[in-house]
Amino acid sequence: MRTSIIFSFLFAAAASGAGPVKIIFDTDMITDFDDVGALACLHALADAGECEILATVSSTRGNASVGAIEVINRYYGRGDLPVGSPKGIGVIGEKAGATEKVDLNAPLGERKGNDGGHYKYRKLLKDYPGWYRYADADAAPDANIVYRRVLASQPDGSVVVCSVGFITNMRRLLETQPDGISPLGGRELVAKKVKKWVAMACRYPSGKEYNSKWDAESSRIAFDTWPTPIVFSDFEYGRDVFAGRAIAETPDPGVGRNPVRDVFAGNVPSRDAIASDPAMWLRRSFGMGGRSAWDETAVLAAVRGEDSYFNVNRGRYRMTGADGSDEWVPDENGPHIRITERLSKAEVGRIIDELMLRGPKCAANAGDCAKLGEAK
Ligand SMILES: [Ca+2]
Repeated sequence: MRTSIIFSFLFAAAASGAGPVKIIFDTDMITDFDDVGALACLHALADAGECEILATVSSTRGNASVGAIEVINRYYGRGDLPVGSPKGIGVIGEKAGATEKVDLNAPLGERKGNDGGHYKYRKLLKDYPGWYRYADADAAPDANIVYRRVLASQPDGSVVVCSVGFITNMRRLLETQPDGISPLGGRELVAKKVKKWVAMACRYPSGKEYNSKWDAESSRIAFDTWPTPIVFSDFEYGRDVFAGRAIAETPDPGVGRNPVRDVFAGNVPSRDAIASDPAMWLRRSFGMGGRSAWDETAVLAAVRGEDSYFNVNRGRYRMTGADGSDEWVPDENGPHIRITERLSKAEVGRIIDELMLRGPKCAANAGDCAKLGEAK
């Protein structure tokens, strides 16, 4: 079955002359958990030969974000993927707006808040000991080094950056100078190597959007000066695509067996809860299908293309105020694309659920394929 699926894909890819999409994934992993669904989908698409994951970096620091990324990577047999985090600027700690790093030596304690906040990521590190190298994101390599190494080593115009968190790393990358990795400055390196940037960001038609606003200066610099096309999966698009209940309701394999299921099972409200007050849960971005799937839709657009399941709207997105205010201006010659609904959002949610349910081709806990390459 799997062999035939892979063969079919490879045949299609060969026929079109296209190989797997080369992806750098940039995620916040700080409070919300559609990031976990997005990274799971990305690994499932990599297992199917549709993409190649070049690096997975965090857009936050001083917390468990990098370790959480590594737990998911290792679950899918890719525990050695390059990881990194921003240094010096950007969102720090347990939630956007915090001013101090998380004390990762403090006892985990009890879940707090209505969605557990950063608790869910610290819990992953507790439940999956030995699955990560960097319990403290600040100990991970500088994301600039990771981006520059990866970009310098890839063919021109081949890399897709998929960001589902804050914009800090893209701004920092653009501002890098020539170094031992590449004689090109950041903007020139991006112009040469990056095909496009798919960003979960933007409040349409104007307002404030979480990923854009919390490091608004970086968002302004990056969106204004990025030299290749940017595709936005905006807040309004993903808000009513729901996914994750399907994996949340799969049988519990026990702690330490499936971190993707653990996160969704631990954070998606029950069907009875949703049914008792659907309007209240909708305001909190939950539906009967699970959690709003902002980040997963960005992965679909990055790997399968903005024309796969979506219509597109061309324009120019920009930050209009230091407080994180933004606006989208329609412009048929603009540098930016915003995805809109074509396939029904319920069906997009089912596609995401199917990817999350696949599980790894080569699981960290399967015992029979320590190296992903051995399974190919
Ligand atoms: Ca995110």
